[in-house]
Amino acid sequence: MFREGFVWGAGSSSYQIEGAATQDGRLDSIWDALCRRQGAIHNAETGAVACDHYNRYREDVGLMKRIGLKAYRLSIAWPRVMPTGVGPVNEKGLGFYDRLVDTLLASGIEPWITLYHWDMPQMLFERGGLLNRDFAQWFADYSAAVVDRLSDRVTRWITINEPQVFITLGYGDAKHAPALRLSFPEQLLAAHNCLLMHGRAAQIIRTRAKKKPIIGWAPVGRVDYPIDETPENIDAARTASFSFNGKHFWSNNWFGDPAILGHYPEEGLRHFAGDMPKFDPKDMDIIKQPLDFYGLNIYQGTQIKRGANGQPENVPFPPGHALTTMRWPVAPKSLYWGPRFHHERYKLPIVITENGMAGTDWVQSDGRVHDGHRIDFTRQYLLELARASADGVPVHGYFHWSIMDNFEWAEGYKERFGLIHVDYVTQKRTLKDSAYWYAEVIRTNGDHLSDTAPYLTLDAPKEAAVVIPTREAVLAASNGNGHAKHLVEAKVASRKGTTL
Ligand code: IFM
Repeated sequence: MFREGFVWGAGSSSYQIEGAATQDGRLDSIWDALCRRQGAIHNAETGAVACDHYNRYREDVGLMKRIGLKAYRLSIAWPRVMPTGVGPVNEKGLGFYDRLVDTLLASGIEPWITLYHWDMPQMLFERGGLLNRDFAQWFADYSAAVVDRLSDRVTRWITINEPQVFITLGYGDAKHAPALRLSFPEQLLAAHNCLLMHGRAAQIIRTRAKKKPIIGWAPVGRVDYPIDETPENIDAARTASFSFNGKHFWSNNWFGDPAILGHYPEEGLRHFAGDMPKFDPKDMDIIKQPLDFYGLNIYQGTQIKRGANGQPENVPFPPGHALTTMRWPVAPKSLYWGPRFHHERYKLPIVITENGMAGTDWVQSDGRVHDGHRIDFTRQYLLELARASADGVPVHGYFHWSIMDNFEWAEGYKERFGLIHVDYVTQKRTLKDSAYWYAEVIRTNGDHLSDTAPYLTLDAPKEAAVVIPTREAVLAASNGNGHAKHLVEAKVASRKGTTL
């Protein structure tokens, strides 16, 4: 179903799980500062302790090993490694990642390192943050320190996570750190500097890494997918995926085109005319760097058809359509069309760098977390990813979000995305049913998606086993025809080809 060597992983980010906010010389990030602001975060919660992963990483890696993860995507906390944002390096902070990488490798788990997952050092924010053109150079210096230290063992690198989100929510809507409401021209400047930071980091990794690096990034994959598979609706969805409908950054190609094609999209420039900051055209030589894969964080999608005027038109979901607790619509087809459209445009191998759901998960009276919704969600999405693979999209990996429940930014701890349940009072970890199921998916390289056998293996009690519907039933319910055939073809096709 998936190519040999397919990367089965799960992810997290530093501020969301590490805690230890003042331990070993770490200083504030913009998120520590925001968490202190009244009303900013659900229940006034903070990441100060989070999952205490900083002190419990050995136990956590042990659980990852039990699940059988091939890869673990983590991010580095800049304010731990360089507490003021610029040198000198805090040896204790960097030492943590040294030990974490060694522990992962000793457990047969490949670390995939993200350099920036939103926790900017507060002191750099006070120097202008992303509005300061020097920001990209500060980021390059920090990246160099990390690469110099870890690249004798780490080969998989991700520069930045979800620029669309941290620019929109952080610099426009004031919902995420640093909680600014900037003018649109200022937001465009921040977005431009964020592209520069991506480019500079990619250059640093490429030129300094001790082992040949595999480099990508992890933007949001905002997916518009066709309501059906007629050519006109497919075309409409493709057009919608790379077009502009207002002054905002929920766009795939505002970020993707400069990074991969070396220029801003014409349509966007027309849309944002008058607001664009002046920038040196040579910036594009920094921003456009060769990448080895295109990462996509995909959770949801929008249904599109060709409207009466020939333009893409949104088709609302029917009343009562399934929503996760984030109120995001369940849309498995986004994991088919997102990778396909992005690969068509940017011609790079695709890695799903995040996908998952938040649900109402608790430890039930039998001591287990029965998150059948997450199993079904992930299964439906992965079947669509398999279909993309069968149809020739080079999909090289999948990282479930998240390895464990964590601090969900402005939502605090109320949203649980993990494969592992975390009791934030006792810090007890409990593998959810989805973790046992995912272990089987990994062990069988995806073949378990077609199985109707009980999904709980490992050491889960037998009575907790649940029988899930057949692959055909899932596909029939989601889309109908054609998919099963693709799955069979995928089994054959996926045995061939290169891997990341
Ligand atoms: O938890 C976040 C993550 O930090 C970035 N991508 C989306 C996830 C769920 O909201």
